[in-house]
Amino acid sequence: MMKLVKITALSLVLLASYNCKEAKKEAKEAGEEMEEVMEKTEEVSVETISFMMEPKSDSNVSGEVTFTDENGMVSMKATFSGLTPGEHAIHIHQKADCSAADGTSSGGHWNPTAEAHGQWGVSDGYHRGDIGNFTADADGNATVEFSTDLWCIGCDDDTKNIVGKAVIVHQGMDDFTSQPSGAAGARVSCTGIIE
Ligand SMILES: [Cu+2]
Ligand SMILES: [Zn+2]
Repeated sequence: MMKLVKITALSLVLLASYNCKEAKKEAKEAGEEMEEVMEKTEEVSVETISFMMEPKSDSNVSGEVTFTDENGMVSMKATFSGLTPGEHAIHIHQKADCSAADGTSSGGHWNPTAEAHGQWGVSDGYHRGDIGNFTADADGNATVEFSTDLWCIGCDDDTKNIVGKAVIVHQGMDDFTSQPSGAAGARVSCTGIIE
């Protein structure tokens, strides 16, 4: 009877030390995972700026545009209302100045790399503000999404920094060939991009 008790006691000790080792191992793994997560957290930097678009050229086009810079990839999301149904151009223009009634105070297309006007991404070149066209639905509403690593929010690279520029929506569509601005017609909505 005594021997059986001893064996049971011994196996309890073994079991206990085994559990202890397992627990230590798990704790170490958890610690390593934690370090990995922390390293990733340090690398991620996210900045978001958001603006209301104001009607221009006697239009009713209002909206909101948000830019998010996440690790060097800038995504734009914009929503508009009060548009005429169909296609409209949207660009980034040179100056964060929407004071003129027709929006011309925002200057021409933002073109920090001195290329021709064109469709985004084409090999012949394009302005860094040449976002392109979008379509408004029958009610005059539209959502526009765009993202690129050729922009940044407030970095030191003047060929990428969108701060101090303007977002312009046009009454017409961009033909991607007419110089210097795609013959997109009146500027119907504007906002400055200010940090
Ligand atoms: Cu434009
Ligand atoms: Zn352009």
